[in-house]
Amino acid sequence: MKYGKTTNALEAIGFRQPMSGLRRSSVLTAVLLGILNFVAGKAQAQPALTPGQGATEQLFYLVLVPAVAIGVLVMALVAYAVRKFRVRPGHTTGPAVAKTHDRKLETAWTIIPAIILVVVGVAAFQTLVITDTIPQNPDVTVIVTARQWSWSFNVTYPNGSYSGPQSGAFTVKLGQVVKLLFESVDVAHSFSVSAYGLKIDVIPGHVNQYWFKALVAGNYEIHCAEFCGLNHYSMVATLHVSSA
Ligand SMILES: [Cu+2]
Repeated sequence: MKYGKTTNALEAIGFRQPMSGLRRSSVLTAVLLGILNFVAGKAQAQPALTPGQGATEQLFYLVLVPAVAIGVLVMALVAYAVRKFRVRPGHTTGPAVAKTHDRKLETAWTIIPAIILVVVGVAAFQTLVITDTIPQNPDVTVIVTARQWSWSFNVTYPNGSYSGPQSGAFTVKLGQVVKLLFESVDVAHSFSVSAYGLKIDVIPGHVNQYWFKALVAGNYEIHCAEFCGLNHYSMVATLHVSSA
């Protein structure tokens, strides 16, 4: 084989015409963007389980899709440059006076990332307003108590009725705004409802607060997400969201 000529397996057996590096990269980019669009479409077809979960997921895809697209573009450009400017007979020296500055290019690669950061920053703060604004007048207030190794719940319902302490599970109705107050009687734990994208530290000596509004009925798993000792794995509970 002649030095400097690259051939892939498909081309070697005459399966198709050789494709240029740039063209091959563009095809790969298009395929990946197609897959990403499909995944994002699927995700958005799912109804939000809570306002916070919906907002967090929107932010996730707002960042993920352009980030992967930019990543693929950069990798494609690197692959193109590696192939086009590789050392080979007749192409072993650079230009006599190498270019070291390009004002237009430098302006572009400063301003474009700055715009991206502003867009992501504004979107992130909008998401935080939804996830971290604790409602003043919740329908239900739940005091969540963590201990090695179980959860218990003291629940105050809208009519003032009170239930607790309930171990291992609590129930709220669809559409109710639920305020959560977290306390630990021993070590650091973390209250996680992964379906809701909700995770909050439960630490001794300080009461953290959070909230959710259940938009879809069902049973949701609660886990401890902070290693808290030998039986950490068994520190599970269930949130029931009833439709009536
Ligand atoms: Cu724990």
